[in-house]
Amino acid sequence: MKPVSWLIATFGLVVTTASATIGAQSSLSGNPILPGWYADPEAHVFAGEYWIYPTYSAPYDQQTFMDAFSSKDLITWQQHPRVLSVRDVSWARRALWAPSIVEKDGWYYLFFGANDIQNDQQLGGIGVARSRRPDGPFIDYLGKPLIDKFHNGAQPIDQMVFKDRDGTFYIVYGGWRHCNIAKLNAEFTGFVPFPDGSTFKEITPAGYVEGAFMLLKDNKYYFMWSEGGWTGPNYAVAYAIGSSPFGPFERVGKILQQDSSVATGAGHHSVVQSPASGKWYIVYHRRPLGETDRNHRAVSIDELHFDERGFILPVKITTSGVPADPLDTTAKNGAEFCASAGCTRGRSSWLSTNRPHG
Ligand code: FUB
Repeated sequence: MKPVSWLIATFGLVVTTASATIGAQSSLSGNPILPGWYADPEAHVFAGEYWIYPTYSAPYDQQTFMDAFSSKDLITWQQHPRVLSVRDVSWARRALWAPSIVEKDGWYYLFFGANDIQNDQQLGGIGVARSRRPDGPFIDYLGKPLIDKFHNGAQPIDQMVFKDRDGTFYIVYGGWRHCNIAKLNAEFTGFVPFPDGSTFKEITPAGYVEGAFMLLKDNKYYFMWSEGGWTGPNYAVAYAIGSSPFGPFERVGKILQQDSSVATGAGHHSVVQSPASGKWYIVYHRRPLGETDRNHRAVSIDELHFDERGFILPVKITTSGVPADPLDTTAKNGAEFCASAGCTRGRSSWLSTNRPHG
């Protein structure tokens, strides 16, 4: 880790306390928004706060934990160290990657990749841990991986758990240029086979590499993914639109990529909608200009816009980030807000009460 002065110069941040409350100096978030090297961020709204769950970006053997970050306004972020650790997952050793979180029945379920398995003989894959609180600690739920084999050529990594409009939870995942979807059972202990008897359906669109993400908005299923190699400058995000979670998904085009005046390697993202402003945000990682170390990835945020036909406009990546978008924690909780405002929730998740945490 670099000295604090370097952090301030590089990230434009003020570290105000040793317990890691991080605040920008203006009413803009600035980019990157998190201090240090993190990647694969998944953003949510839980319990009246924004949350980001990223991969700790370091050599695989050092990726033995995950931190989380919370904010009331997208400007000031509080670090929650080690919400998940390999100490609490007997089968996980290293390469804890790409967390995806859902709230269900008073539990937060954190799905993660571990061990970067290269074949079916190795131990690892996609696991699930759970906690009563968004800041953990998340404890292994199954005592074994949820997906521990390659299916349809997909490496079991980079999962995203998606709640459909009928309440069904699907896991969309895969590395090595293949993407599968499977229907989770009610307990999240396994899967419900599809009517044709299969469990893992391949939905790989043209160009897909990894980093699957799905969003339901205005009755359209937006499927997004990362393209290119994550270690290089050309990493990017593209998308397709389908009428069901199973597609078919035809690639529309790139929405996120490097900008030679801002940063390189912009990819592996998530999308969250503010319940306060209704604005959509894309949260992603990128490599600061001049950095070539593959693990030097930093989490950033920019606004995401849809056109009147529902297509996603290419994102302009910025160093300024986004303006404050405060959540009124004394107001209605998220579910009530959406019921009255008719907002589309996307990846945001709501508690039935504004349960305090932290
Ligand atoms: O952070 C580890 C890996 O890098 C992720 O699983 C990929 O999506 C890439 O971002």
